[in-house]
Amino acid sequence: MDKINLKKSEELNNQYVINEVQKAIQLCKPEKVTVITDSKEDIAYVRELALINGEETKLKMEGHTIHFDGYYDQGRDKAHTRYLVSKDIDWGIEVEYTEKEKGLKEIHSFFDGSMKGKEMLVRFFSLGPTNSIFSLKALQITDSAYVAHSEDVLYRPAYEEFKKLNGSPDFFFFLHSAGRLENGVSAEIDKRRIYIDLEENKVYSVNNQYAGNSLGLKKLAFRLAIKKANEEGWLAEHMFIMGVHGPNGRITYFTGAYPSACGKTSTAMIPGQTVVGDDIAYLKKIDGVIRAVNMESGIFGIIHSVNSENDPVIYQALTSPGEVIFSNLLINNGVSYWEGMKKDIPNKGSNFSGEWFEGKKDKQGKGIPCSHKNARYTLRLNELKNVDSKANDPGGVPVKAIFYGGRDSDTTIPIVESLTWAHGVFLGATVESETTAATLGLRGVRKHNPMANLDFISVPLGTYIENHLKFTKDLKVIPKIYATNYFLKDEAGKYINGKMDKRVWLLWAEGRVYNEFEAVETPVGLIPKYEDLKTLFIRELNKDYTKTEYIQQFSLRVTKYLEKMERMSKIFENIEIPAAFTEELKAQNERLKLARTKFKKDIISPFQFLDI
Ligand code: SPV
Ligand code: MN
Repeated sequence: MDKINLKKSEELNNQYVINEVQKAIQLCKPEKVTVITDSKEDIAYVRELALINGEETKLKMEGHTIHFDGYYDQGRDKAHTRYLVSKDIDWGIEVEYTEKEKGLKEIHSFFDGSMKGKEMLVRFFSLGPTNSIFSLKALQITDSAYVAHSEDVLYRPAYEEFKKLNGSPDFFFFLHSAGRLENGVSAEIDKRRIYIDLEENKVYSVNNQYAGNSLGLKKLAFRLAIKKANEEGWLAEHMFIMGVHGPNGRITYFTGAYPSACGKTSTAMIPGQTVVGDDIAYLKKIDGVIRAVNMESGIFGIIHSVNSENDPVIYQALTSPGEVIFSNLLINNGVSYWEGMKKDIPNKGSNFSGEWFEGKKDKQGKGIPCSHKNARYTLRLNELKNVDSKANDPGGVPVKAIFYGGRDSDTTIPIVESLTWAHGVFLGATVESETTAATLGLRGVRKHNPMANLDFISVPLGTYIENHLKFTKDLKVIPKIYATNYFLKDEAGKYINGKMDKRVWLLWAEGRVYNEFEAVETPVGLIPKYEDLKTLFIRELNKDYTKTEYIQQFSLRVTKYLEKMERMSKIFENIEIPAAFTEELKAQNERLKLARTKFKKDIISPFQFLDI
């Protein structure tokens, strides 16, 4: 390290930081080390470096760049993302883990000399707004300027905040190396590893570039935060935070958890509303109220099907000057193109497979699309015109309602309000969802995905659920909880809801917070009345909502629900779970059985429940 960089690291007055940096230097053997402060010059240096070293290329539009990950590095690698544990843990869910000593030895061998001839960047960030009781600190070391640049767009720089640690080790630590590069992408994918040491709050990630694998601050810090939250009695969740704009200028804050690629960002971006965050929220109780902050300050969003109709706000940001990093889509003549953008797409260019032409096939003979299903954009929230005025408030926003949802083609109804908080926790913990391109592996496989957080839960499932159940203690206002499903299909396999229908569900739920709408009780919770939806569809979407649509969407598929309850009973009978949760499972099962006996039907029209 040269004198200037040494001085920058010493000015933090933190021996723990210096030790980590020294250890990383000894292990990775970089040619050069650069410490990045919060100064404009340092941040610009990272942005430039990503261009100089070829990890990003400038596009025609001012501020736009393109980055490509390797062909086999296009999603989160679940199989090689592992917790390092020194003692056996009964997780209750599918979790990948490795014995700590063994894992550390293996990953150290992959890091050994991994930065030879490269530049090591040392960066400091805040997870959550700076100067806030919600926030955590993160030290990131990486040899990828793309990673360091993305983190700059997505998180709040916090070199100055690190000084306030007063020498304490109270920060998360992330070491990343893209490893040996070939044509600009990680070459040794078979040695891709992401190891998470929950005991030491340290994460090691090597031989990868896809942001979900490489950026310490995103899903890796999230796993550390979930453990910390469970120990300290708060919640770290896979949730958007948004302001829902009700009548007369009223703003009601909602959070919502959805598995990756299941409508979380698009809900937060519904026109007419304001966004605080689209992926990860920290929730704490302050003076008897649940408040939430976005631990990020940008969006790493899926670009597939973003167009001026479905996602007008994002589409505008992606087609206007401003700092945007595109990844894994098609570039032709310095312009970006992607599937579902509803524009003519050129028949050649460069994409995640290298030089691309229409009809190009992969080694298995499968057609390569112009952009990957998990191709993404990275931008700052303040580039968007719908950013909420409280997005950076250190005190967070008060949460009045929580949404849970999954990708479920045949069982759960579009929206239901829970009977109680405990029933809501049950609805969240029993979300099932079909797998998507956000993770490597098979798509479309139904999986239990509690709180849309299956991939990230870092404590036993029973502990995690208990933490949710207990969370209402001492609360003055208990938020309402809703389970949603945007993905119901008819017999022909066609989605039965439009993409914008979620705007109506949101506004109905917003009105319910103030008891402005009545609801109908069913065995699975409270559902909207037809007349209210009809009014809302006209008001919000200028759409005539027919009784036939209501019946098709809100009929209770009792047999399907009972099958789901059966799957849930099997999962939960094998794990240690709070009694209150087991009660909810039993009670919902009984309510469903009773309804089937009473109505003698597999599918019960929502109108039938009105007469009870
Ligand atoms: C997700 O997959 O849930 C994302 C993107 O938000 S990633 O960074 O891959 O986690
Ligand atoms: Mn996510």
